Amino acid sequence: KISQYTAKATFESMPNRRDHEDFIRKAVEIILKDAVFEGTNRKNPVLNFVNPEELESLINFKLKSTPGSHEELLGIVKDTIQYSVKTGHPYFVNQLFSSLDPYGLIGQWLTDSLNPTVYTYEVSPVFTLMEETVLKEMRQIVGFKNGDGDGIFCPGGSMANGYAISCARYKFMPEIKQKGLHALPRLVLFTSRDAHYSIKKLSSFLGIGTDNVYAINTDEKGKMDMKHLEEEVERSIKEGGAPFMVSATSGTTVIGAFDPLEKIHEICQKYGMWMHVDAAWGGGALMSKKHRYLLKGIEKADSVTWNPHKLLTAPQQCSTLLLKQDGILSAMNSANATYLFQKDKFYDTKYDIGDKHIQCGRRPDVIKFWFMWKAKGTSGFEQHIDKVFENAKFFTDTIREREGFEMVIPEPECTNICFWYVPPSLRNRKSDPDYQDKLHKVAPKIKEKMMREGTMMVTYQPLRETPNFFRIVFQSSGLNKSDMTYLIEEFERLGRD
Ligand code: ABU
Repeated sequence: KISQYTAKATFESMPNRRDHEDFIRKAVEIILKDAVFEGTNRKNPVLNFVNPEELESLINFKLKSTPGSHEELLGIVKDTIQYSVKTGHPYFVNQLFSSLDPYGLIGQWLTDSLNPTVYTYEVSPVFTLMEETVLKEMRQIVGFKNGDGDGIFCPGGSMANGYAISCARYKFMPEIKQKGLHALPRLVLFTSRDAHYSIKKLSSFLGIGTDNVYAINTDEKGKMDMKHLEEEVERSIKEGGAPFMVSATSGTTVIGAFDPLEKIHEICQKYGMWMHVDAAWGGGALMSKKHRYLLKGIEKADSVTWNPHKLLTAPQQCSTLLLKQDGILSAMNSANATYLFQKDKFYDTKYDIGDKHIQCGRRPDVIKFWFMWKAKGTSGFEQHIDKVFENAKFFTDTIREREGFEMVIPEPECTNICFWYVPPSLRNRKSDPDYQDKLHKVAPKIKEKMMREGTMMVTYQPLRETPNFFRIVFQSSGLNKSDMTYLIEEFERLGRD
């Protein structure tokens, strides 16, 4: 009786299979047209900005107890695209990710349509082997001997950095796993003052404490100052602390600086510290024979964060942590849940890789990247990297000569370029006492105009005492010289007094 009732209710209230198929086809058609093709067309805006109150009236965000019709749902698909930022648009140069790769997209859709989770081989056989293959290849490119070691896909670069801190701490004192923080002396970690904020955040999360993250000065290029690093390590020892890790950065978030890895390694060796390299942003340069010198010495690191969703334009999210030493992740994280990781399965259970992660359920972020790699080959990634560095150089060389543009870092190392746009009314007024205050207000004003018009998206920020400046980020090799010219002319148009 109960099952008859359920079947009737299901039949009456739910669309049948053909309706579902029709719905999916229509939705995919809208997504392809509005988001994938029109959304990345230079003729269309990057975004259609509306204030939150207005957006509340344009999309009905409220959930209700009765079912919505397919017509209504298809309308929501359209509206979602309409009011979302088109991060695949060539003029979305705002963040450390952008562009829409066709193979990455299909990989992403393949993932979503299979809805897997990569904890055991039995649930994710294909994705397990893909992960092992990609991570080994990445370790090889980093320069770890024979590509040996270990690695994991992480939900973002911040988490990858967190895993690295945790590995360094475990290596320093394995008792942490059982005894917790009571087992530890005051641990001290060193990173540049321009490092990503996740180092502090995850140090707090892991119980190390933000006071024990010593910020190391940077030079005029934004690189970690080696003399200051060693002085700070010595200071921590005199204070009774236990220096256990240096987190170097290859491609700092704002300036794009690459820390001197070989020298950092020497200091790590001298004091017995774990060497981590946060190459979330700059790691992609390893793919290029021409640009990989920027990360010289990375092969000496104990761990490396590298996000293919950044310079290599894999769809969000695709972040990895690569380790020189095998086994540390398992030793540190495994909990041996017997309902999932049975050791008496009929296949080789070393392929049940989930237990070395903190997560249980986990999306396979690998396939979109693996699929791109299959489609382009390593040489395709190399050409991509060479092109984006060439674009960045062209943009830099052009604005250097252009009235109104001023570089923050004269010789950027990566493809994020920091500059001020000085409107005509402020030019030649550097000696005015309020010049810095006025300049500080320019970038937010231009940003507002560009967002309201939707003609491009470029972020801005202050850096310590430095007034607000723009940071334009190039990682789409689909951009060409006329795009560079367009972006420059847009600053001139929007920055007019
Ligand atoms: N990992 C964070 C990057 C944020 C940004 O694009 O500025």
